[in-house]
Amino acid sequence: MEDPKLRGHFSFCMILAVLGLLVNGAASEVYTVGDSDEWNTGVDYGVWSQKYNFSVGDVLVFKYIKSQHDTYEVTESTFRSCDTSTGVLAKHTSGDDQVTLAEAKKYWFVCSVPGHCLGGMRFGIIAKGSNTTESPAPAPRSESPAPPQINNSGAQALRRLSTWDYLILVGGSIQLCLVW
Ligand SMILES: *[C@@H]1O[C@H](CO)[C@@H](O)[C@H](O)[C@H]1NC(C)=O
Ligand SMILES: *[C@@H]1O[C@H](CO)[C@@H](O)[C@H](O)[C@H]1NC(C)=O
Ligand SMILES: *[C@@H]1O[C@H](CO)[C@@H](O)[C@H](O)[C@H]1NC(C)=O
Ligand SMILES: [Cu+2]
Repeated sequence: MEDPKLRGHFSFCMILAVLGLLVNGAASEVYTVGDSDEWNTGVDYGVWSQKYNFSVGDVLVFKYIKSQHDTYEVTESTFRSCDTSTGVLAKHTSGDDQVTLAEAKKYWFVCSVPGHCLGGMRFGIIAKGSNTTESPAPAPRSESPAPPQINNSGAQALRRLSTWDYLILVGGSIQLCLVW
């Protein structure tokens, strides 16, 4: 005969393990640029880029009709001038460009099709690292006061877990559930 109390323990334990997986999934977000508008003319990407907080490891997806647009990662001055003859860091042209924000830094994106960048197909975002103390533009060190330390140690610790660590952790807790 099964002990209902034991079954209760098991379910509770499994719920914890699954919750853990969900939280880990949330640590790396995928954002479709422009949301339902996607990557198009006639959209204010300055507004879109302020809707979210981006972190290292997040992925931007640029969706558009191939050959009508493209995605250039550029320097700040090229973002401002819209002159893509210089300052291009990466070019994406697939129509479904997945750009991982691999570094804690400011990223700048434009469409290189003539007129599109000046027309609004451009934005800059900050990918924040696990330290959460990145400033938008690195000001001269001597003049700027130290940025405020945001205490968010729980979330930081979570972000530092690699997927592999996480699998071991979840695997371990499921085993624990079975034994318990
Ligand atoms: C982004 O972060 C700021 C400061 O931590 C917070 O006030 C704001 O609500 C966040 N925005 C979103 C969309 O999470
Ligand atoms: C975070 O801070 C630690 C020490 O405070 C430093 O060694 C590390 O490079 C920083 N990481 C990032 C992404 O800034
Ligand atoms: C953040 O808070 C935790 C506990 O709340 C504390 O142990 C830790 O020292 C704090 N870190 C910083 C940088 O203030
Ligand atoms: Cu375009």
